[in-house]
Amino acid sequence: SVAGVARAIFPELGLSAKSNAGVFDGAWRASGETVEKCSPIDGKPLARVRHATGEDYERVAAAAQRAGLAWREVPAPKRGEVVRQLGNALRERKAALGRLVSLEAGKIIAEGEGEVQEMIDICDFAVGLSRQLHGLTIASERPGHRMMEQWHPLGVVGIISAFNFPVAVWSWNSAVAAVAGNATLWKPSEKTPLTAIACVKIAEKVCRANGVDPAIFGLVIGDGATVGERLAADRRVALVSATGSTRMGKRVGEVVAQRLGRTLLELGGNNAIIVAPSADLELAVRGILFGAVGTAGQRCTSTRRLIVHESVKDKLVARLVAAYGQLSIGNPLQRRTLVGPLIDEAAVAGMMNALAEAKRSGGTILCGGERRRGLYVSPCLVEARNEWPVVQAETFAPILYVMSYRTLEEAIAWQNAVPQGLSSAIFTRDLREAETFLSARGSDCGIANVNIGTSGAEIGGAFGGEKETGGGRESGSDAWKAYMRRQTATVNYSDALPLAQGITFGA
Ligand code: UN1
Repeated sequence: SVAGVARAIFPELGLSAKSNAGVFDGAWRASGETVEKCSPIDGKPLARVRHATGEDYERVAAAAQRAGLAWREVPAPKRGEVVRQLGNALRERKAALGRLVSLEAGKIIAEGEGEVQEMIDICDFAVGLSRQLHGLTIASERPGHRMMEQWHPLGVVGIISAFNFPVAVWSWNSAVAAVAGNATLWKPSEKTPLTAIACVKIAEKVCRANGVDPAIFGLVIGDGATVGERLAADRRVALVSATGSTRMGKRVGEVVAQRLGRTLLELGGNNAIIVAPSADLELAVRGILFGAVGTAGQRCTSTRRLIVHESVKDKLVARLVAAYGQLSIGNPLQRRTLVGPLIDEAAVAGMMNALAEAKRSGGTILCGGERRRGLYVSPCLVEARNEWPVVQAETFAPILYVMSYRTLEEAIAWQNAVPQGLSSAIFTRDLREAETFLSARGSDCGIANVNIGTSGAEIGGAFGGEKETGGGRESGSDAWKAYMRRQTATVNYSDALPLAQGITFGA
């Protein structure tokens, strides 16, 4: 049961079954209102969380800034050592933290644990990075001169995260920001406060064991008006990394731009899978199922559109309808469950409204789309057209819009003809098609896959997308550069002062 699991894991994660402070500035204290967090699994209370006030925010930001000044002087490989220990602490608590993700966000256990694994992986990645924050040496045009590029910490990095990846997105940002020498200030979703508190408690322990001021991992739980707006407007916060809706991202972008601060935006997706005539349909069905139904359709990388060649459409749809009919929907704590609840009542209403609109537009429900008891719904396949407004929007629910194409050109054009540009995939055994999809005239997304689905990216690549997805890249590759400032330094080791561009000035 939900209560039983909560009782079993709360002590290990440093959580109280009663009330928890949702603010960390090196100490746990919050003076805002107390909010009860209920589990989407059964609607019953998990624990209470005390939110931040504006004054609490100020305290956390000041503490993070102060802690960051000391942290930036710690050699990067030593910072890496602290993150290595954070990764190990997460390894030890993988089962417990994974379950907490299930309790709070409604994810099935395998996905809750998978998310903690993403945290562990990014810690490992960041440890390696801590010895590779390389700059360049550049040939100078002047004799006796050396040019180089070096990377310095930014100071304080703000992190705004969403309910659907309540712990992994924090770690993508905080582990990389930490080895880069920054303090972080985290505003998690108010829908997942307990996982946030648990993460920061784990980080606090590791910091204390290493004599590091734990205020480098600041936490402020509160609403957009109290915390989000302050964080976006705060000049002390050099970079705001925000994951969530396009609406939220536009607001953050606007406020941060007013002060010419930096943003890293990871917003909505409207991800499609193209299934070509030569596709391995068995693989395609599995990829589509995980993408469209996994996490109950609540990933930014969830598959929302299926663009299938007319020659294989009937066969593929029949197999999908059969697979959808077999899905076990229910308590995500049970190992055999594949589809847990949606996060809240608004999410269920959002799904029902989208389906009603799809029907009004002329859409045909091929299967699913029923509301069950509580926050449970059955994943839905809908025959639709790409240009319908409902198909153009991201509905955070397990709805897959199906459309059939004739030419690859048409399929790619549809795939790209949405405002978002996060993830995309093609299932084909035809090399020409695969390479065309990956070429400059192919997918316009930040992520483009061949013979795997749209979701479930590894942390080693840069994660993010184009257009209304916001353009940011986090996680692997060279995404660390967004968390540092670049400095070009020229050193003159001669006894003359030649000017660049051969300019003579005075004598
Ligand atoms: C998100 O939904 O915000 O690629 C992140 C994936 C995961 C991350 C999703 N690794 O599906």
